[in-house]
Amino acid sequence: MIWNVPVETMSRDEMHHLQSERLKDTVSRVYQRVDFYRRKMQELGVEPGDIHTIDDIVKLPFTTKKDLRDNYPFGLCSVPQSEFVRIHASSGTTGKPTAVPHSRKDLDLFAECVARSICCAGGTQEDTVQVSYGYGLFTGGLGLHDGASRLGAGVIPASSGNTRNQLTLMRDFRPTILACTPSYAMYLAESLADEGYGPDDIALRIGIFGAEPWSAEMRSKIEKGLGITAHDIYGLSEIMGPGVSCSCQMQNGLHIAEDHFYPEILNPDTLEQEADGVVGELTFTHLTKEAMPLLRYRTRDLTSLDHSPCQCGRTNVRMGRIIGRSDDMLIIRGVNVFPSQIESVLLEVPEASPNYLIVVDRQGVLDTIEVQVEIDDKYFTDELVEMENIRKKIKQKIDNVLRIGVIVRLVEPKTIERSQGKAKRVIDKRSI
Ligand code: DLL
Repeated sequence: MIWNVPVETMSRDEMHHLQSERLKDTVSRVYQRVDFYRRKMQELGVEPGDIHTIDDIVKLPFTTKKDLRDNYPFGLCSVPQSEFVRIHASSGTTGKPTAVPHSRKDLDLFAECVARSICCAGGTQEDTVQVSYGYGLFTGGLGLHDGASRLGAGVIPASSGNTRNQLTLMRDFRPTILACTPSYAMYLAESLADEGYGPDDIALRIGIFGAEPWSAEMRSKIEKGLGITAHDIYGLSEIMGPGVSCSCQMQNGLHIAEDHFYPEILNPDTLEQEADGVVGELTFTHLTKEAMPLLRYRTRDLTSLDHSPCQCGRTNVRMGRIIGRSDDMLIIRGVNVFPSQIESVLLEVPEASPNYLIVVDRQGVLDTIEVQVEIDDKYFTDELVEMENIRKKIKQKIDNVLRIGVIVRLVEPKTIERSQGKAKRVIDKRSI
């Protein structure tokens, strides 16, 4: 089922026209109401009258996380605080959070986009959704909650944490959809098995997982453990929250709600637009947002776009799975390393569990990278020779992919801390 047929199956020409009209409107609004954007546009010598179609977006200034911090909390808003109906915030890793206010219309649109996403993942009003994303300033819990309600589905507002209770809810209330981070879904699957249950003891059929990067291999593991089809949902607080895009039944990219968020892929060095299929930094421009519309917001997430038609019938552009963030990239002895590359290797090795931790350090002038890998219960033994063979095998595979030497350390099953929200996979001691 397609939630909003007119918009999700619109021709490319109609979409171009809609986006152009909406961009003109947004640009005039921020030019009139937000000092920051007026100043930035004046510096570039651009006026709202210079924007005729969506293609003129390249004339507009960028917005970064630093701009949001510098204007904290409400300096980039284009409506007075009396019109905010909810304020979310993203915690970030350093310093101040970034505040993201929503007007009544913004929240309405948020629910619409998440309803579209749940539908895109195969959900209907017959489903019951267990929302195990955190509720609060984080957009995952309330976002999925409002979207599922808009769809007309039932909601179990479980929030994250209290894993045993989550499993009891799953067995007793029989939700058909689970929404949480992929790492938490993995943990729930593992805990279900530990309690002596399996997919047949629960009624789940679909997973709607996002908020952190995950690999195709991880998807298969979760699907097997919970007996579901797992979908990828993407979003970020600054733009809205979950529901910016979601994968459909073709499992070949995530359809973007591009009538509200205009995506561009930029070359991270030149900041010029890249063609379809080329990986670069994903950048979004709000087309309809009221409280805090952003122009060309640089997400730092790396992926590519695909405008070709999708067999599901939706015409909205698709983005690929996020392969990493430009600021997550580790530079180890001059080589670019993404944690996702290591995860993909580990998931191909049956003896390794999908739980791992990457520790980066520096000895003298040399960077070191250690990958701590939890051994799968089935393969864990006291036989040192056997363990050493597994260790060597993993090391060789990672070395081959990364082309640098890594230290691999095997750890006992269930010793790496599990996350209930976004997993922390890297400790970079060089920056501590
Ligand atoms: O994580 C919103 C969200 C909630 C999305 C629930 C999906 C589900 P933030 O906390 O602001 O918002 O974090 C946004 O998380 O820039 C990406 O780096 C990462 N991210 C989000 N979804 C995905 C995904 C929410 N499906 C940041 N795959 C983004 C990979 C993701 N990374």
